[in-house]
Amino acid sequence: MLLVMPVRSPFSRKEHSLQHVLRSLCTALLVSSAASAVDLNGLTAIGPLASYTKSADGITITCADQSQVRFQVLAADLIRVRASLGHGLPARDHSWAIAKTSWDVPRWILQEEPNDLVLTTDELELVVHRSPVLVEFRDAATHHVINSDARPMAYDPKSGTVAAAKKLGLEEHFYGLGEKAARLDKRRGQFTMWNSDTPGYHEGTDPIYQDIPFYLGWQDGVAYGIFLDNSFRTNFDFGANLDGYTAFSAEGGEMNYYFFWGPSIKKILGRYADLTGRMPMPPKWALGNQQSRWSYFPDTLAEQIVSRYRAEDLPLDVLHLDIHYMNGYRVFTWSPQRFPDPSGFTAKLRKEGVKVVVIVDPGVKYQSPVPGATDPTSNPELAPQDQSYYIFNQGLANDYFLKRKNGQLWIGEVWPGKAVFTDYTMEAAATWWGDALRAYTDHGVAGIWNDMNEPSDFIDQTGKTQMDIITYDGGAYTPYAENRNVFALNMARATYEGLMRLRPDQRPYIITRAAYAGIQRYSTMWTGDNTATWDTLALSIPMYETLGLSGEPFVGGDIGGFIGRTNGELMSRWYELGFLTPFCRNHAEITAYDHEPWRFGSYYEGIIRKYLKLRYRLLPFLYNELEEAHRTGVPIFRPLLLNYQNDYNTISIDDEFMVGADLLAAPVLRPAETRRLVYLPEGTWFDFWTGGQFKGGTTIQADAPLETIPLFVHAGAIIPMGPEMNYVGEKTGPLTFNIYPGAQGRVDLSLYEDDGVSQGYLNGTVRRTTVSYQATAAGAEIHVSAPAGSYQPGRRTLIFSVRLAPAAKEVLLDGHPLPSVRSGQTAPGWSKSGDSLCIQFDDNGQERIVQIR
Ligand code: NBV
Repeated sequence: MLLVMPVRSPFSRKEHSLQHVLRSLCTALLVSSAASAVDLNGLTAIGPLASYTKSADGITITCADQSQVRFQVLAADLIRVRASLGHGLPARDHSWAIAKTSWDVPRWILQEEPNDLVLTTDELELVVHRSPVLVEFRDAATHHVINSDARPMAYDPKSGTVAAAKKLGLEEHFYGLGEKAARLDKRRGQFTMWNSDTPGYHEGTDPIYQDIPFYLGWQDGVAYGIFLDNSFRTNFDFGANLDGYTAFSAEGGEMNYYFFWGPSIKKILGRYADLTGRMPMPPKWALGNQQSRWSYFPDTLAEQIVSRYRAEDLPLDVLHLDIHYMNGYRVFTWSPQRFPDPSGFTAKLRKEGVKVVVIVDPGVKYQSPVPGATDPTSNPELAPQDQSYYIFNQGLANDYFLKRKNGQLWIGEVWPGKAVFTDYTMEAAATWWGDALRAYTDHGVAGIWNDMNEPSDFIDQTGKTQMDIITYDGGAYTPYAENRNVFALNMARATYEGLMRLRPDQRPYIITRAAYAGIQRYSTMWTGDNTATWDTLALSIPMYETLGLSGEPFVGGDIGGFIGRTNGELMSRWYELGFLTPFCRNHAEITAYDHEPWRFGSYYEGIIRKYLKLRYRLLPFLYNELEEAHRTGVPIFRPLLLNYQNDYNTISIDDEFMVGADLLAAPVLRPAETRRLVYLPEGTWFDFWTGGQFKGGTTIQADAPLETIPLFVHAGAIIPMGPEMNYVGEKTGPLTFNIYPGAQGRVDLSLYEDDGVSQGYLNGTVRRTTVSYQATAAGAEIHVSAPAGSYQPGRRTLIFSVRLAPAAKEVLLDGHPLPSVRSGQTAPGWSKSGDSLCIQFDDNGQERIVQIR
């Protein structure tokens, strides 16, 4: 089948020149962007302690220099340090990141010693030294020091900079800080937080789009966390300057940090999720395959892409519409020429199982109405906008756009030319924006993609000329310096809450480029404008691992690379990694050569098909992991360190990753390689493809021809799998439990299921089934629990595939013999194939007991 595609230049001259301007701007930005060092020289130290007061949840010290520090006990393993340097603590205490402000204060005691105040909870011991004022955290059980100040907190009364410095351990390693174009272990690195549009970033570009000022410190298997909740530009130094300390500073605001005590990283991530919120369950189809390019249009071409997917037998769940679907880049409108019937278009795709996601940028075209022109009252988004643009008119009339100190509108420049930006901290403005999403939901659009929300401005990407913009911020009227980093967070909040009002029973699906801590409550993310290079492919592993360790579980990047020309080999390897990332989307920029899966010929397409089909087969497993991330804050895409925290060998492994607790992936990250080294932590590992076994705690050479990513399953795991599908929800079964017995002889899995789209999961419309495998003297037993919860998954067959199964003469189901059938047969029964045993029967929604003997 031949497709007519816009091969190279479907865009006007104007668009290309805009593109050119943007490129030069971006290059300028990249050259100038660099992490700033934390400079402690010349800062005034706080102290000494002059007095203190005790309250129900902690103590507040006042220093001789008027600085005040409040130590607030939130949980036995979580203490907040809130310091106002050089003056007393202000009454206003607000953060856009925090989800939980009221805590049940755990028991704690205070010992007042001549040199120290010692505050002890069941888990933590906080020591505040009186002079100089130094803060130390110790393990309450062992009194071992976890983290301590290298010098007193300090500040610059003129610039408003505040800083803290901690002693650096000889074997202390650092993880986190959100989206960083850096390796996993951040020891000896320095980083800055300032949301920045950085297309074509590479290892070392800093900062980039998102900023999450939360990090983990690890030493000798023991971990703690620090979340510096300050949205000004902040800097982190993890021993980069060899001064023997790690430091963090903010260019304004309070020294406001939360100290989390592990020692387990998973426990810290759970607490961080308590504090900043949990990811709500996204729709299950968000785990489906997604296709995008800048931009698919007109509607007929977008439809052809979907048909081609089906014709090529490639699964697809989501098609993205980039900026050309709009009427002259005006957000909340549709181009009457390119998408004359958006409802009809989304309905057509829906029939194929494909959902439409549209890009929504924050920039609103600055366009005063032509005198006398009025906005249409019904379907304004489909009406011509040239005389009068309803969104600009409404926002201006209601005073929703950001202004400078002098009262003038901030007019930046983005796709539509001159543009204004909404103040999402104003509740009425946020509600208005959220309600405006009706322009999409009324036409069957399934999800929203927030781009350019650093916010990006072609006139000034650095934000330097925007410093006089004032944000409403709940009536506090705070400066741009404090609000740039939370702009995207508030835009995502407005979007999430809008979708919840418009479709109360459906789960919102939002993707964002920029963010601050807490973003997981509203949005999933992707890693922006990456490049079609092997280096970027390799960099994406530590980036996703780091995002997961920073509280963002739903992550992924543009498969194939957004900028530059990819090729079949790179594309194949990229899918071998991308098929295991929560967000799995192929995307390319406006001038890029097409790189949909079939564009490199049938050999490479075959490889891509293999992995996309495997992803769909793995959906029960991936969805189970997604629910765990939602419930616990522990990410899906994990560094080995997260699962093997006591194994020193894992501290910097970032060319491998794990999905959940038991699946380990080691993609090939260089051209022409067909073998690679793989570190396998302790235990026994099964080769996913061959069933071969390896003893862990060592590094092996794995075969990795282009068709194969080395994949391993830890013995003692059950990996649930479903059928191949064209789109999520197309089929209900069979449901296969792949059982990999371990040395203990017992393996358990708790499987989570729900309808995948509604909010019903919040009030019990779920299904949890426990599957246990136990080796017995006679052979083995499989126990399937009666499912808990009211969700009914529909008719299906259950299959249990046991690796290294005991020699079986008979198999009983609930005490009755099951027939022995030929391998591959679909009827209820059991069969052997190699050293695997396969047992299948219908799911009757009740407890089942299988005996193998
Ligand atoms: O909307 C166009 C692009 C989009 O395709 C890409 O994914 C975003 O990251 N967008 C950036 C703006 C273009 C910047 C060069």
